Amino acid sequence: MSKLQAIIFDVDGTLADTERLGHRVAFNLAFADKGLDWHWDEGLYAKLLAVTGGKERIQFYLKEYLTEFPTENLEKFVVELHAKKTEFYVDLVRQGNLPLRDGARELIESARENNIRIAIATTTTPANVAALLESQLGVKSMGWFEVIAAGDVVKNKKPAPDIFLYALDKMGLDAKNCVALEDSRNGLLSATGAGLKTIVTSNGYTENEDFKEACLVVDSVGSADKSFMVKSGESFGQTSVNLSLLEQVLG
Ligand code: XBP
Ligand code: MG
Repeated sequence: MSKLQAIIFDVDGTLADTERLGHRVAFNLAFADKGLDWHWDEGLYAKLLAVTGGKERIQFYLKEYLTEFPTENLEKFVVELHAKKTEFYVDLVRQGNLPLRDGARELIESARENNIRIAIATTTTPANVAALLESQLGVKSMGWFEVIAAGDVVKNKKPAPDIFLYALDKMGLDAKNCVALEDSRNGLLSATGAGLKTIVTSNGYTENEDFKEACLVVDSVGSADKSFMVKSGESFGQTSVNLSLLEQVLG
């Protein structure tokens, strides 16, 4: 039996490049909707991405940049503001403006054709995952993923390993039979913290982060049409993140 039994995918930055033109835009739309004069430009957002989770990111912004902001009922305020952001984000995604990254669709299809189980482990809100998968892979695609571990299903978000441990537990799998795909250092630490061999597909926001724990760092999943660019690690002569490469990663 092949060692590779499952692939666990991160979402934001991995399946699709969602942060710059998706989440960040949705946050700003929610701020305006609530009459707040806050604006997260691309540079500030790069700093705020150090914190995973939209609610946690808003709290971090207040603590670091708006220290005078009133704190009574703050938790309720943040939950409501974040819920509005999620509404805007889901609308944005369902307009089809955030395509999957190069090769993501091909790898998912190849896993399905070869009975390799697939799951998701993400910090983002479940509604956001549904919007992305259904708009990019079709209405049935949520059912392709055995587990969609997302958002507040765990208390400790990435870089804590909780979300990947949750996915492994629900699938009844050992980390040694799975590979994780991630895009950020927070995600890499979460996946490796759960004992998973991890491949990083970096992006514009994460390309300068430290990925020393990754088996392989590439600029995309790559596909038969468009080879990935290897940034570090062993690609075993492959030109895309395919099942053969994943088998070799597990050794
Ligand atoms: C990325 C995140 C999320 C998104 C925003 O998740 O950290 O918080 O930035 O989504 P991942 P929410 O890379 O693990 O997919 O506002 O719904 O948290
Ligand atoms: Mg990510």
